[in-house]
Amino acid sequence: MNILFLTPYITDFTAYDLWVRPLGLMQLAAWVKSRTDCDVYWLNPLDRYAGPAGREATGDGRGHFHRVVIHKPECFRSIPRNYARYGWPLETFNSRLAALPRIDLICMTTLMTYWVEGARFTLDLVRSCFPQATTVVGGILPTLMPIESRREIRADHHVSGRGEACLLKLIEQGGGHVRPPSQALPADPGEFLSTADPAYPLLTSRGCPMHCSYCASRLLNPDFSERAVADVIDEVRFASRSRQHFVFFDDALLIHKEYRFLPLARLAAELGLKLHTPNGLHVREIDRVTAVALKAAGTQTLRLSLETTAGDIGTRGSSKVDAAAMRNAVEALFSAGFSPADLETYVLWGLPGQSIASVHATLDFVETLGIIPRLADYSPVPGTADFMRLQKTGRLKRPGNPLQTNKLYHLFRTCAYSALEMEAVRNRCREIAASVRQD
Ligand code: B12
Ligand code: SF4
Repeated sequence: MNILFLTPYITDFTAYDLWVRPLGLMQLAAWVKSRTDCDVYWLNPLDRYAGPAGREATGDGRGHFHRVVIHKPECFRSIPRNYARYGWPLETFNSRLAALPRIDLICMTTLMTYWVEGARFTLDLVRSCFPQATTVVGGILPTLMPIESRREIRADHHVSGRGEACLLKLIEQGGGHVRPPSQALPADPGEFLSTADPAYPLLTSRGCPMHCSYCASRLLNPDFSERAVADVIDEVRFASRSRQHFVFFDDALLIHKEYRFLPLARLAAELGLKLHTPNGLHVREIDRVTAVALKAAGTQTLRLSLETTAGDIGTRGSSKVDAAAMRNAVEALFSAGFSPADLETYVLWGLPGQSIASVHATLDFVETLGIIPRLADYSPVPGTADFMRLQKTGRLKRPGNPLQTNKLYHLFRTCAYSALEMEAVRNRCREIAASVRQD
């Protein structure tokens, strides 16, 4: 049985490869190889290292995607930005597609609910080549928007949540042989990364013990679960033979740090690795010991989760961070040897009920810390308390439309900031960042 694991193109107003790697699909493909006799094929038009040479890259796994401006869907008409498809040029995709043998099962992931157009486009292309194949869609879209996933994407199966059990069933039904767990072969998700890709995505835990009103963590992983650190250490040792940059995909990397992160940081220091935490770190967990460990481990991208100083808005229902915790963390990081330009913090804006004055107050606070602010555009994530609040007040339509969960759609259409106010916030953020970099 021939199975194709497929990553769809991105369709959006902007997209940057900030270590976008389809980790869930990589894990599934590795698992199918280890547990079945199926032949596994892989097609990922977002892999910049497997496609034609593109625009400038950073050397650590980040970079610009190839981009083609495309027709804007109707509901984005009034948004004054180009809309584009990101990923390999179509000729590259089509020639890789044509080189595949006959495929029996197509397994496509989805990485953002609002990249639905790209998912439909990609699956239609592949299906036209293999019309007899069974098609399965999994990942974020069918998990957070199961009804809309069925409505928007023509596939035989839409799978919510983890995909392993469902794939096993489909493989058995299709005549594939499944090995018992005791006869499983070693699984290596890293084999689906290009050999030239310097970055390895790493997951040490699933979910998060907190419950912020804007975040889908609990919906995706109802329980917080942690991997045995010995297993993670084995994975890192193995992957470090071919890669130096390790990028954490955890929601809650520093929770129970004594058992998970700190041993990993010691290993990273020993192996001379470079670590990246593009997902914001929990600020309360950064004490002096953790700050020293982060520095010794070669952490190159360090982003903190401040989000907002308006405690009643940003962290409704959780006590993720406050000003004092933020100050302590930044002080500890400076003492450990990080410079101001090394430290970035997310400032979330566009949250339901968040005034523009409150965004400025948060930026003022970041300025006093002397580190770099990074605006994170709030997008309403389906199923979260804030998303439901927006639906109740009529700001978001029912039934849901995945495109309306786009961050720019929200900023321009659902949230009440004016164009001038938004420009002022962006300028202020740029000014603070520039003055930190200059000092
Ligand atoms: C790591 C991460 C990032 C990374 C990298 C993203 C990437 N995929 O490469 C970075 C930091 C870049 C990032 C950025 C953003 N992210 Co993000 N990110 C995540 C995070 C924490 C983990 C995703 C992940 O890879 N998990 C690991 C894998 C192993 O797990 P998994 O996907 O669950 O895989 C299983 C199942 O999904 C299933 N499955 C998957 N594929 C398939 C396929 C088939 C066929 C089947 C059957 C099953 C199946 O089986 C898998 C194995 O069990 C999620 C939250 C979360 N906990 O999932 C948010 C999340 C996906 N991000 C989110 C958001 C909002 C963003 C940002 C827009 C934030 C912002 N405002 O800037 C940006 C924009 C990204 C962009 N490029 O434009 C939202 C999604 C919102 C949405 N509407 O879809 C999430 C859910 C977080 C949240 N707080 O709610 N993100
Ligand atoms: S702390 Fe972060 S990952 Fe956890 S629920 Fe809040 S936003 Fe989500």
